[in-house]
Amino acid sequence: MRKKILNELCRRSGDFVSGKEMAEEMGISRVAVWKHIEVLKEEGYNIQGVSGRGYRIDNVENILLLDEVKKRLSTKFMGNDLRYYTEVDSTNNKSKQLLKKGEIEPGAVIAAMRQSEGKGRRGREWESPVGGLWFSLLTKPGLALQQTALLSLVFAVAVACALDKFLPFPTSIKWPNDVFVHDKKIAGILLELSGELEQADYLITGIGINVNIKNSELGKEIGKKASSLLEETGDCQRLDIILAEVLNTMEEYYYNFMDNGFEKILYEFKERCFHLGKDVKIQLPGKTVQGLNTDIDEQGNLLIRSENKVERLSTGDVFLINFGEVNRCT
Ligand code: BT5
Repeated sequence: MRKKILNELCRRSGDFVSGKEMAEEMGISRVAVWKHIEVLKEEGYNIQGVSGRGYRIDNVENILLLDEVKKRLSTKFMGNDLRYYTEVDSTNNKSKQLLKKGEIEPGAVIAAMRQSEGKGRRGREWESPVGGLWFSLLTKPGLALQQTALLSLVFAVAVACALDKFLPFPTSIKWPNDVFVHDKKIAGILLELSGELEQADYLITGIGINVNIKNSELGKEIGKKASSLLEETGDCQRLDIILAEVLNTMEEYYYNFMDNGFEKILYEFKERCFHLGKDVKIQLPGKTVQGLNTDIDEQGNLLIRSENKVERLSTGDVFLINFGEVNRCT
């Protein structure tokens, strides 16, 4: 019933809907409507109640309407179970908990309006205010670990490709899986393996996309290096439309990778990778490698040539070096 009330308010977003009208339509009392609205407000929905006029919901574009997502999905399994929370610590953590309880299966998507402890790689923080698309996808690829790790690059290409449909400029990629517009980060991906030993092959892919977020809403330092669809286009975008597009594209790339391998996707990755052929500095735990980024190999490793040797790196953070200066693109 609460979902019905929320849907009705969203459908008529910006207009007041009278409590009496909703009560009659749904066959419940006005007090029951009021109680549901109070719970929705507590959950974090921005609902105004004005006596004599009714209830109105604002910023509807920042609400993920699951029915709207489902309508647009053309996937076989991704998004077959969609769950949406107003607030979680991290959608990756929430997915792990649900998986442990046996409540979700491959294809499940866990999304949240905001995250209180959104995570980046290596314990870094991911700012997740209202207005972004924060979600995790559960898969069970059944591949060797090295092949599974390639999915990080595969999904980066898929997300970049999907976001291009909403932007006036093409996105680029920073290895291994950050999506950039110009030199600003617009989306990040975090892959985590989950489960007990016997089911360690579950993969949780957490994706964060800055959609209706102003740079000023992110921390000062992060805001300088980040962008969003709103910043790039000047318009608010519907989260449900974007999620459907991203999932449709992710599934297409997933099957392509499973059926045909990495070669063609690697080619696309390289086409988008903005530091390929440039001087870079790679920060690894406990060491730094500097040199020319000559290539990315079929295992997804970054090839860095410095003096006479070539190093193959499977992890690290890339920084561009411009005229001797390190350009901090994280
Ligand atoms: C990432 O890590 O880029 C992976 C981000 C994954 C976030 C999603 S949201 C849904 C799911 N649930 C989670 O808890 N996480 C995933 P990394 O490459 O380590 O980049 C982290 C760095 O990006 C931070 O240290 C900041 O400098 C910067 N950053 C933080 N929040 C940002 C934001 N909203 N937009 C752009 N950059 C941000």
